[in-house]
Amino acid sequence: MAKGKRSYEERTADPAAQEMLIRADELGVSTAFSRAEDMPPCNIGGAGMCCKICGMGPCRLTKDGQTGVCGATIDTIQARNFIRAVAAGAAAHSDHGRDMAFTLKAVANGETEGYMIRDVAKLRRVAQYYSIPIEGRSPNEIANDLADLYISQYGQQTGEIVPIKRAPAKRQALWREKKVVPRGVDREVVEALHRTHIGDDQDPEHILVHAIRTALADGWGGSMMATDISDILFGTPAPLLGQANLGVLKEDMVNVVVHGHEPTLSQMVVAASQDPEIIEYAQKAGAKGVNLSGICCTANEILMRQGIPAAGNFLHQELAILTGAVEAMVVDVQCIMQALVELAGNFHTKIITTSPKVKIKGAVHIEFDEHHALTVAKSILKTAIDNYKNRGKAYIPQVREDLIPGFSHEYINYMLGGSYRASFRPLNDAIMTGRVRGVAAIVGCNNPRSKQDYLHTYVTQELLKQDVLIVETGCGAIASAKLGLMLGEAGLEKVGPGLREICETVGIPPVLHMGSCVDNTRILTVLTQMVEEGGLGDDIDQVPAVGLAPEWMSEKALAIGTYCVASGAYVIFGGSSPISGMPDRVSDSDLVLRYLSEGWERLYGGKMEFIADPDEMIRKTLEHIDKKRAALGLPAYDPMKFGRSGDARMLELEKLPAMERRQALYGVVGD
Ligand code: NFS
Repeated sequence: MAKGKRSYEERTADPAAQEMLIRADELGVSTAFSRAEDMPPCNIGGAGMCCKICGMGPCRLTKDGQTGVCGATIDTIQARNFIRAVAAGAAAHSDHGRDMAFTLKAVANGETEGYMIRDVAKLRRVAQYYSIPIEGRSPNEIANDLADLYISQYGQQTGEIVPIKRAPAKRQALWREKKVVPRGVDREVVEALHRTHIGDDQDPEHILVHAIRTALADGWGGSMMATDISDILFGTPAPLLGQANLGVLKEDMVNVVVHGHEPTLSQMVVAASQDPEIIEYAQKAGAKGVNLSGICCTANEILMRQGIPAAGNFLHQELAILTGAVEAMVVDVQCIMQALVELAGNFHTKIITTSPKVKIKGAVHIEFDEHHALTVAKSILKTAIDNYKNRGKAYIPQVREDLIPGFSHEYINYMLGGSYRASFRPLNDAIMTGRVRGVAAIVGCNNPRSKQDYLHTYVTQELLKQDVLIVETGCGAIASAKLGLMLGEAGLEKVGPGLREICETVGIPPVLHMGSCVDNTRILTVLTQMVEEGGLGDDIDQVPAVGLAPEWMSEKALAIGTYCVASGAYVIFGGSSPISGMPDRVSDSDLVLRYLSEGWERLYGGKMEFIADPDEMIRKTLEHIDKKRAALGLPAYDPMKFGRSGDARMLELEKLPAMERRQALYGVVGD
């Protein structure tokens, strides 16, 4: 039994994590798991009923009809809190995209060290979206124009941000009609802050209209631009073999864990770790070399492109340090716990901050600069190697799983039809016939208030049985990877018969890893291409698809959920609801809750709901998928109808005597 209030098995579904939590208790150190138990959430703030926007408060509205000192109602307060979270999430993703755009500009102008344009085809394709001339021009010339265009989207004051035009035509028209097309990325984030300053926008629905606009500036703006540029600079992902969980750390190597979000640094650390100078330096220090691994979305970026193993998801950051085997944890931005530094003080691990935007007291700061990227990356690795001699006894849980990541939307398009007829037709057909009931995107964080990975993997596995194809990103993807759900045919016997046929025919795992959280825009692109392919309606809200974030915790997750709703998706969040309001949901405390669900559904065809019970999440997902199927006039899903062809059928036939097999196959008897 853990020293905390929950057993190890109640804290996490991951055996490697359980092992490390036992170790934490043996050492008497805290982790987010134990701190979550020591620090119960504030039930007033947690429900969105606390306003601390000005110095007259904080005002806690716990009774029906109560207002803040300024007279703000609970609806206004909830809407303000919600949009502020969306704005912070959009800012984080989009600022990442901005940095990527500046890196692209510097690469195009030959001002960087170690970078190059790796995917010229994608560069040309993206340039064409915006009518940037490509014929007879060098990649650098095109990249320079694209970088200028993308950089300008942040400070643009009027008009429309350009990636909007990549959405289905009908959706664009809807956004224009509702006046929610973002004018400029920064403008929408700033306006969200302005509107929520004391004494500004006090109509909750009006505030939430701007939440949509702010979130769209993320999904069809900053995040989309970030994904484009990452692919152009580092290559568009395609399937490869990877591994996940703490067992990827190595006893006889210098372990460097990269953690955070921006691929600019991590990609260069990957390059530097393979440099002969660094390998020799590590060997001189008595190690076999440098073993890189990742945590959080940085892990996803380098896993998707280079197959660098993922040491784990959000809640694994402290657990990696608890192994005592990590020489350096190199962090950039987002999802980095301040607790790392104090925890690392019990071991030899160095926490190295690298972003000019993020410092943590007590960490070593080696600032990253794309103009000297390789030099900085080598210096970071040498710091880690110098630390190898200080390693004490290491406890590395021998738990790891293989996976096949790398399912960019370009690759999904290709795999469904091959080079000459790449298309989403086979997927649309599979949905239309009912082999695939629908699609679910299961994404988002870990949250120590729920059992780590459990909600993700339970919902994933149950939906697979129901012939729902799953795409995943972020820490949710790493949860499935750790459980072995992303490996080719492994586990297909637990998948519904129709979906199994598709997976066997196309040769894909039933759960597709599509990348980091900014790469949720790949899912928007997939949905758009499915619409454009035909047969599933003429807008995203008609596709039988649902988005789920069962273990969400970050503001970025709320921004993602909101832009998915604005794009027409039904989005279900697990865990707690930041807009739950009064416990008994009296009439005046559920306006925001209803607006995000029924209101947004009326306006955008998508809706946002917070559902704690995983079985209810599954039920509502299937109900929504079936409702969309019916609206399209597709046959009702029938699990008995398929599973009679493909490899499954062949395996069955192999059990028959030869004569019967021939008869079943060819309908003939005898020679
Ligand atoms: Ni997404 Fe990726 Fe993970 Fe949550 Fe954090 S790493 S950006 S926010 S915790 S999924």
